[in-house]
Amino acid sequence: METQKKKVGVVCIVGRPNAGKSTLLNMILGQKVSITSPKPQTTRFPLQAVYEDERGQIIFVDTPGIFGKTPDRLSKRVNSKAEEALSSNVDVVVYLIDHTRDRDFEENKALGIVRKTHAAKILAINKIDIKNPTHIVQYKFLEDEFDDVVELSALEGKNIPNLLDAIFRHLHEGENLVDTQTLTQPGLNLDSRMFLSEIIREKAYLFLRKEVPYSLTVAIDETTERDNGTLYIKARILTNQDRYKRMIVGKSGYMIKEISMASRKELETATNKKVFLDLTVEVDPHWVDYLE
Ligand SMILES: Nc1nc2c(ncn2[C@@H]2O[C@H](COP(=O)(O)OP(=O)(O)OP(=O)(O)O)[C@@H](O)[C@H]2O)c(=O)[nH]1
Ligand SMILES: [Mg+2]
Repeated sequence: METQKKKVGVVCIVGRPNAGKSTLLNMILGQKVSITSPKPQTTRFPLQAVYEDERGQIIFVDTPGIFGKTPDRLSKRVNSKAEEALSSNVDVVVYLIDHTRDRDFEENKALGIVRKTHAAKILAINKIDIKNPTHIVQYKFLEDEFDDVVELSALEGKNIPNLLDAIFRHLHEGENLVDTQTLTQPGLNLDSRMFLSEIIREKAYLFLRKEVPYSLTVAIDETTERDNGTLYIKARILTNQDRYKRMIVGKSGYMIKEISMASRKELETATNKKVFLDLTVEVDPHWVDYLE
């Protein structure tokens, strides 16, 4: 009997900040690889991860949200990363929109970038679990210029199979792009240290208000497995200014304790080990320069 050829390809998920791109990737993979938060611009670099089923193999690229205005160095850098990811070898673009938000300047900017690609284009309307508010009529005109349209809820996992069906329809037969037998995690460009720092950054995003998350990064200095099986992690939150440091530490250290506790809990689940997290805060105005 002739064996069925598998379909393979690279699929880039793009959209404005907060559309739910990282939530979607995690839901497709059935595990967390990309951090998410209610604050825009959570994802800072294009993250590649492998999905496989009986139909074939897909390398998904979760990109940073496309920002309308890029007043600071961080958002400029992050925006250009999304565009770069889209201009490289991509077979399908999933343009994710949040119908609960108005189609404004920022959305048009994202759409402009999507329009430039020569890949197959799928319009994915996210957050359909929310009925109100909706601006879905503002997006209807897009249906004609896209190869497929799927309404879904990344958070609730609704209609994800429809999206995967649509993606596979546009992929071509070929040899596997990566050998998943040798992979220890689905993330392709995320080593274990980076994954630990991302989890801590996610907790900082959840607890800190306003602009503070955009003024910080997380550095992992040491990870050691101790004789008793405990994983010792030494990490630092780096931030631009002393006033941010004070906010991250909080009154009598309550904020850093919250971030630390929530991080430790998730790190323990992710590593399946007991974790001792030594987390401190430091002022370093040059941290943006250290980003890849
Ligand atoms: N109700 C609802 N909320 C969602 C859905 N998908 C994502 N969210 C929420 O939207 C917020 C943003 O989700 P993310 O996945 O971080 O969004 P993103 O597009 O990756 O954002 P950036 O990385 O900043 O570009 C989070 O609070 C998610 O829980 C959905 O289908 N329904
Ligand atoms: Mg994201």
